[in-house]
Amino acid sequence: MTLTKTTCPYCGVGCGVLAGADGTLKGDPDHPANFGRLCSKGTALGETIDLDGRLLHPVVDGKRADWDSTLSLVADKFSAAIAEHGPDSVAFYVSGQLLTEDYYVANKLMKGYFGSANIDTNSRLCMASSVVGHKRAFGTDTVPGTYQDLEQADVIVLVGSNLAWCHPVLHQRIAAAKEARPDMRVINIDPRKTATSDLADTHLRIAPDGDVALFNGLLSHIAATDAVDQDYVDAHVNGFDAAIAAARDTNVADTGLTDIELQDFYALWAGTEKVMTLYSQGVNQSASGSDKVNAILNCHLATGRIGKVGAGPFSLTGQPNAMGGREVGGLANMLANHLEIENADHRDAVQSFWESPTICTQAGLKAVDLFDACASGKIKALWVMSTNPAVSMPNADAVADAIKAVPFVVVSDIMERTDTGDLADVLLPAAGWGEKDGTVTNSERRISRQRSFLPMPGETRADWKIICDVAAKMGFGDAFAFETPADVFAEYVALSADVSGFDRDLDLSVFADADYANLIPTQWPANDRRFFADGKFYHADGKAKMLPITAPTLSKTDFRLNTGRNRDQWHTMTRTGKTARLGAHLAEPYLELHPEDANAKDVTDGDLVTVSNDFGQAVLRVLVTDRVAVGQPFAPMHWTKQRSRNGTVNATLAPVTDPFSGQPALKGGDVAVAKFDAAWFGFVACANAMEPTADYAALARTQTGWQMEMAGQTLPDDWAEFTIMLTGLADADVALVTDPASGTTRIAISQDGVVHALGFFGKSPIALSRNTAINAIGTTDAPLSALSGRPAADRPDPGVTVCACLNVGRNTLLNAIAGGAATVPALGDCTGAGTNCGSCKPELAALIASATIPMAAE
Ligand SMILES: Nc1nc2c(c(=O)[nH]1)N[C@H]1C(S)=C(S)[C@@H](COP(=O)(O)OP(=O)(O)OC[C@H]3O[C@@H](n4cnc5c(=O)[nH]c(N)nc54)[C@H](O)[C@@H]3O)O[C@H]1N2
Ligand SMILES: Nc1nc2c(c(=O)[nH]1)N[C@H]1C(S)=C(S)[C@@H](COP(=O)(O)OP(=O)(O)OC[C@H]3O[C@@H](n4cnc5c(=O)[nH]c(N)nc54)[C@H](O)[C@@H]3O)O[C@H]1N2
Ligand code: SF4
Ligand SMILES: [Mo]
Repeated sequence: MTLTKTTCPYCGVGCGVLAGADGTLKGDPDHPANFGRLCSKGTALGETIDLDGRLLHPVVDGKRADWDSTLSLVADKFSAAIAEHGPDSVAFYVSGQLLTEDYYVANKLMKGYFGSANIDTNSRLCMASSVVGHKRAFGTDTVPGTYQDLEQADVIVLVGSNLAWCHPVLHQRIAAAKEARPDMRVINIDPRKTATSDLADTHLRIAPDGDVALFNGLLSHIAATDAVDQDYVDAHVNGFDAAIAAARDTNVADTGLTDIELQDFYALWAGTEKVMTLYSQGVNQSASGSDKVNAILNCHLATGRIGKVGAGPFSLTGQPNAMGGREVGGLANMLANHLEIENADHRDAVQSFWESPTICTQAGLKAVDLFDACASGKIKALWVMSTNPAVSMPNADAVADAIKAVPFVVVSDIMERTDTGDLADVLLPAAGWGEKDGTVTNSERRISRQRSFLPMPGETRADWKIICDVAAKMGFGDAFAFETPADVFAEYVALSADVSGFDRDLDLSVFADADYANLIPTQWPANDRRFFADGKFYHADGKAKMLPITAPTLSKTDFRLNTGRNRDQWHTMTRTGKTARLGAHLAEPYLELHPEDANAKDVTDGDLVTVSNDFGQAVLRVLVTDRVAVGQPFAPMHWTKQRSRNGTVNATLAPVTDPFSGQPALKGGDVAVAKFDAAWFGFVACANAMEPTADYAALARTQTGWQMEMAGQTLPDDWAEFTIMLTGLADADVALVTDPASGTTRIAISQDGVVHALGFFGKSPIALSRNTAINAIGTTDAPLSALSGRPAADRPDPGVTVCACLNVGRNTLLNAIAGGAATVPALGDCTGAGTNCGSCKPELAALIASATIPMAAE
């Protein structure tokens, strides 16, 4: 089997993958991002490339349609809206998961041919505050360092980053470097204790949004000690005095940290030349996100610790092509190639290179404003590509209503059903990862190829091709006559050369004669090149700027809802949700709640709570844990209406944004938490999928089909009928056992002696070995013994999955720990856990330490 060299479609680490059409998948040992490593999501990619649930042909008004008439319809609707209401009456909402070639043509069509800048992207929810921070400090949007710096640093500070779960291969690289150089220090700054905190030497439980105060305090400490690099500052930095004055005005008590914690951290940071500050969504997704970024950059500029080996700030990008999207100008306030919409010379240069009829003259609508404009009727035609805003935007229910309010909505996706696709007039079938070709740029400015190793299924087309086909129907065929993604890439590189007269960082000349087919992963402007150590910046006078930053006034709320990610799921789960292995890690939408809060709300593990406010509500399973602080519950962002009735937490997040970047404050919802009084709880394992219709319902894949956790406020009349309706299995044999004393009912549905579904219902959360029920599906076990829900003596229950790669469950691990496996390597030796991708190592360590880890239903 020949394996194709390609790049993982998930996070911004951008790992190289060797993939085969039969689902073979391994890390590419030659790729400089991962040198052969993969995380649990990357390892399971082979299980997500089946055609289950794929959108394989165009759909118009819910009915299958042909490409030609669908493209004409889309072109006519966009042309008519522009003709009648002007170019700003249409919008594209795109994604950091598009490839650079897709992004380039979408941007060219909107900005150069429609003449509007109403193209914004989910990167607005992700990287916009970092972009503002970089531009304000450096005059350009550049990540100065490289991944190697992480291995060469003496101190790594992770701010608002759960690296162990979200950029696992970088986490593994740091862990390996730390093992080789035990003096290396890792500090994690997060209001919540995470798997990343478990690896760190120090976890600083900062108050939510206390980051500006923390880094202003650090700057003030730097100024008070001899850590300032005065020569560097004098020669290359403006704004030093004002920034220091503002920093001195800051009340560091706002950090919520003790004096000792602060002084230790400040002394370590200021006293270490090779210090890297890595940051992610705990920084960006905040009403003070841009200021947090500049407060961090100020410290690096004041000490001249930037762009040097092992020293510098490092913005971790989330999506595989978040960086590429920024380079091609995918945000509403940028032009291609790091050029500025507001700069007339830049606009003229791009327009003349494109030979386009027009060019946008002002910034377009940013994501939150864009959906507001949809709601208010200003947007007449909307095209959403490769993102699921009905789930991932703040105020998600209102965003869904806004999409419904647009007269004509097109969604390009790989899946037939998504919460956003369900609102569209037209669905366009996109080719997915493994089927399409193009390039992505990772967090360290490295451009790698995604290569196809599978045929495009059904009538799917690559996103860049779909956009070009629509452009052609609108009469712009000549400008979009690309035949391959290589043609698009070549034009993008040529544009970079054409505008090289402007003083910019982005320089793609290393790709000028690139052999696209055989392109090896390469950084711009050149491999291993760092920025800014030489003091060359991109403000008009060539200097950097330190900004005077004022810490925000922190609002007090009873419950500040923190949100983020799980180790084994990717965003709205359209791909990672396909594999049982990944679904088994945390199978339900949950709320981590501090024990004191749980007490106050009279709830315990396994109960359900409603999280609500004026914007909306979500019903979530409670996990009581002191890993979160009092009043700061945490919920994952992943659950959708496809998978859960009421699990979308973004329904409760206010559309509050950072004033400079427009990035929503997705880490801080003001919510009420109340016990959800369920009349019944249930668990069903079934060979086929079910509709998540109960008041609380969470659907997940299992190795034998599907499972659903459920609860409701009204009791069904008849459990047998309810289960038959749910599982769609009429004409089957039904066995039923009730236990009036405990009020539980157990139901088995079988056909020809084969167990198809097992249902367990009761008045309290169902205590049952899920694995045993799941493993009975498809067997000829006697229904009544399957119904016991207890593991047979010869088939012990492995428990909830901890190691997704080797399918090792919690019970197996606890047995091994009881048997004497007292270290992570020892657990690996006895059970295999943690020996493949290593993403679960922090959880193994936590399990050893406490013999308990928070888990959903067990
Ligand atoms: N498994 C997995 N990995 C992913 C993704 C995924 O969906 N699943 N998505 C990718 C994408 S697009 C992105 S953007 C990245 C995100 O990667 P991360 O930013 O690392 O992940 P998050 O879980 O969103 O948030 C990080 C942490 O910010 C903390 N936080 C909340 N408020 C504050 C605060 O005020 N200050 C500080 N200092 N911290 C705070 C949260 O407690 C959380 O632990 O992950 C990428 N990788
Ligand atoms: N509460 C809360 N909300 C958040 C965040 C948070 O931390 N907390 N994080 C925010 C961040 S950082 C991000 S990046 C967003 C992510 O949120 P989204 O971008 O909305 O989430 P995804 O599930 O990644 O959506 C990608 C969609 O593209 C489809 N797709 C996959 N491949 C292709 C392809 O090749 N072509 C096309 N056309 N479609 C494809 C998938 O099926 C899926 O429907 O969520 C944001 N929302
Ligand atoms: S760390 Fe994991 S998700 Fe991120 S690119 Fe690498 S394999 Fe993919
Ligand atoms: Mo993101």
